[in-house]
Amino acid sequence: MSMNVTLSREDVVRLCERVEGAQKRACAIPKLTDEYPGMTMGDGYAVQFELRRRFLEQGHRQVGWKAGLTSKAKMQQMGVSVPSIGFLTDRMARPENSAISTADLVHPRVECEVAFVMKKTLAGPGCTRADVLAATDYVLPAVEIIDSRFSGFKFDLESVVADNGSSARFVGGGRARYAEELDLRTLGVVMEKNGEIVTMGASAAVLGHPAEAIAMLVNILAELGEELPAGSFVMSGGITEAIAVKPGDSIIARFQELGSVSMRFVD
Ligand code: 0L1
Ligand code: MG
Repeated sequence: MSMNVTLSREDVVRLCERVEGAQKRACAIPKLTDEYPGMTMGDGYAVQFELRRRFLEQGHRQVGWKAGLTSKAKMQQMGVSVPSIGFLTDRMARPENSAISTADLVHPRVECEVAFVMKKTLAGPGCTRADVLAATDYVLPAVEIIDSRFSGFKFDLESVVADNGSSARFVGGGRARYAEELDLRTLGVVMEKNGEIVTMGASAAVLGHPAEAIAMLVNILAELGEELPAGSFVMSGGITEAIAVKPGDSIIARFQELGSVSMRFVD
């Protein structure tokens, strides 16, 4: 993966303002590569890191990271072939069983993920699944509410990375468990929308093992000059494809061994 930054600082700031405006106003914009066809992954991360810098300056607190596009189902759904990462802040967290407003979102979708809470700092390159498991305090089930700011969810990886991996909200819940008590490859998950099963899968869909996605995230962070700090909350990526939600919908994600996570959507 190239982390080559080709955009000028002015262009990074311009694109960041465009993404930040779309996030705050919940309005869709065309993908950034329409105007900057030569954008690299490094440019995408430069925009994402500028967005994080601004959010932190505005008083948001970073609580962790997310790995995205880590399953074949998601890559096929979105037509991309490489995973990505994005940051998570306290403003994106929502309580379990809560009513989540869609008024401030463009076209939300939900996906079931295994989340990791780290007890040791991890640094790449060369971070492995075993390193991740040794540094994990516990795992818990989570639902990510993604919301691409690009019209019709039409984008490429560079644009998605600039848009912080489409991250919008997340809900952790269920039962926290020690990773060593579980086989994290074979956890089944079923998602119900309004009482009907809409999608299901097994955790091996995420790069063969969700801890692989965390290792990948740590190795991408290393390319960007960062570590994964102890205490981080890290989402390992959707196990199934993402399901669209609208006001009035209730979602329950039932995870084998980890309990369930519920929420409903309102105007
Ligand atoms: O969490 C993710 O898998 C990120 C997805 C980014 C692309 C999308 O908006 O579906
Ligand atoms: Mg996700």
